Amino acid sequence: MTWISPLKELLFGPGREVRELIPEIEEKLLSADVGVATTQMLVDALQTASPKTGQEAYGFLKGKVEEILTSTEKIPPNPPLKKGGEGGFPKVIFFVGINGVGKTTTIGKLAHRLKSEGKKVMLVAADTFRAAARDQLGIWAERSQAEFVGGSDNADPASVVFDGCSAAKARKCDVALIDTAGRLQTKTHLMEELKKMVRAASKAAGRLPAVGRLPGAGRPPDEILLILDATTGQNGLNQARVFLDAVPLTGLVLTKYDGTAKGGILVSIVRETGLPLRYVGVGEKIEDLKPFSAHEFVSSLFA
Ligand SMILES: Nc1nc2c(ncn2[C@@H]2O[C@H](COP(=O)(O)OP(=O)(O)O)[C@@H](O)[C@H]2O)c(=O)[nH]1
Ligand SMILES: [Mg+2]
Repeated sequence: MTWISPLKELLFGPGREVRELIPEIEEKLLSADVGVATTQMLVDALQTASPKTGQEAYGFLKGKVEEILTSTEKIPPNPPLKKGGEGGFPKVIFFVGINGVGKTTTIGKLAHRLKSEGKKVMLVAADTFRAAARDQLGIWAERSQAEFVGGSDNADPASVVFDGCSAAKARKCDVALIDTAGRLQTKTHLMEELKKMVRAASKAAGRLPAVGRLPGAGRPPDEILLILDATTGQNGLNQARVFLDAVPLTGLVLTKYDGTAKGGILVSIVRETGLPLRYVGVGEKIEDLKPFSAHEFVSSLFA
């Protein structure tokens, strides 16, 4: 069951005035985790538009949700410096987020996807906090036939990033995916550790550090993707705020979308962070990662 179906049932149900349905529409949106602010905005807009029938109201909401999701989609991913395979420096993508949201799994799935597009991929285990984390990424590297660099236990994550990016450059990889530790830290610590890692990637590339420039300004080749677990609902929004405050995120990945009837969180996260949603995780298997397209998504959601 998708999060939108209770709304569909309500609006396509036996003829009641849309006006009378407003409190129930609001309730359905909130229980799907669309969030208070975004629900309020949708309901206000709906009341202003005052559609005559439930079908019209449904169509209106579909349009609004698509508008929100496409608003950030236009932001293109940062380009690689030069194609890695041609002797340039690989594009570097950092994966950040709290423990258990699915960073390592997402990297494994993305490596598989990029490999199938003919890209040469390097996986870097900069989560040196737990040895198991490195081994887990190593297994994904084998599965997806990607290159792999992992540091020793408790190694400095930035030095692992440096080694991994240097190896990615030497082996002419197109892209390096960097797994980071998900332990909760103070904002300053998180910022400093990540900054150090991004500087290490720049140093390995022999170019100016990307940190300090905001996304879009100067367009550094690095991407910093925040991974959020859809099943944590509104809590995901709080995590996004903390990370956004600390590091220059360039995009989002929403995982475990398969395991929730509360997928409305996707709408409020995109609206409230202003970040593009790049991928959605829909299961634990290697092929369970979908590039996000707002139009396709809304068409199938509001089918
Ligand atoms: N159902 C489902 N499970 C997922 C998805 N992504 C990750 N997981 C599971 O979430 C758990 C934590 O994932 P992991 O990658 O280790 O999280 P990390 O701590 O952020 O690296 C694992 O059991 C994964 O299999 C997804 O899209 N759907
Ligand atoms: Mg992990």
